[in-house]
Amino acid sequence: MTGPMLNKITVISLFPDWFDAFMAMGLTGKALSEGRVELQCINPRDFAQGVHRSVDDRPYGGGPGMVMRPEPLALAIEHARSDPSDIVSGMSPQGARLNQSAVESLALREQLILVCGRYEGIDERVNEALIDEEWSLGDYVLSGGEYAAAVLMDAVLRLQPGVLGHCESAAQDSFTSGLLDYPHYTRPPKWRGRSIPEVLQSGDHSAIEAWRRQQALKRTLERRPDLLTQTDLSDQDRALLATLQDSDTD
Ligand code: 9D3
Repeated sequence: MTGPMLNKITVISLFPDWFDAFMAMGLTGKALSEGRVELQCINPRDFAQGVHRSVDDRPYGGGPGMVMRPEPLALAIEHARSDPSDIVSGMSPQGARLNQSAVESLALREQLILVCGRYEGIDERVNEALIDEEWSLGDYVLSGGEYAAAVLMDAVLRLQPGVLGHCESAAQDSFTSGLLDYPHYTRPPKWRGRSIPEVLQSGDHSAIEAWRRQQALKRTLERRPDLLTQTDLSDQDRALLATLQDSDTD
């Protein structure tokens, strides 16, 4: 990936202050605060009518909690969508599971518009009329879409040119390769009775590379076998996996 990609992220949230801390933190926050990627927060409450500027209401059909009212949210989304070709993304437990390949394609867009739900969720008619896609982080309950939007933003921003220290680290990411990472070690060489694997001090770069690949395959087989079915493996990888599968040795 080369050249500027993301220009702007627009977050629609009832808690725009929530993102202030995010902007102040880390390399991704730096990209935002330095304006390399613009972050705009839009609060649906600013589009709500009446003295109370109410943004939620009781659910039709009864049941617990409140639902985000459609009109303030719709006006906020329409305000954010400067171009009809802009894609509006909702953060929602009903969404498609976010993964690295989705993150990579989101990182190529010029603009992201992220709609954060609160309460029990948003009025379904807003989903139908104005939301183009929905993203979930996984099968656990968050208290609002802001947490998910922050995760998506971090994952996308660190892929922007100049945001990561080393260009290489993004390409070497675990998940980009489709495997879990190999183990890492630093000094001292012996710590609390534990030594580092000898090969790492051999200076033999091809042996180190082979060991790291083997460790990555071993961990993936043990901890996330689901990833192996979606990963391109070399004949050498398959041979290595076969030996790991029939023996439980290191
Ligand atoms: C306890 C409330 N749940 C009733 C069964 C439904 C529910 C409503 C709203 C659950 C979570 C939320 C708020 N979550 C999000 O907005 C959200 C989310 C998540 O909760 N998990 C994983 N990914 C995401 S993306 C947005």
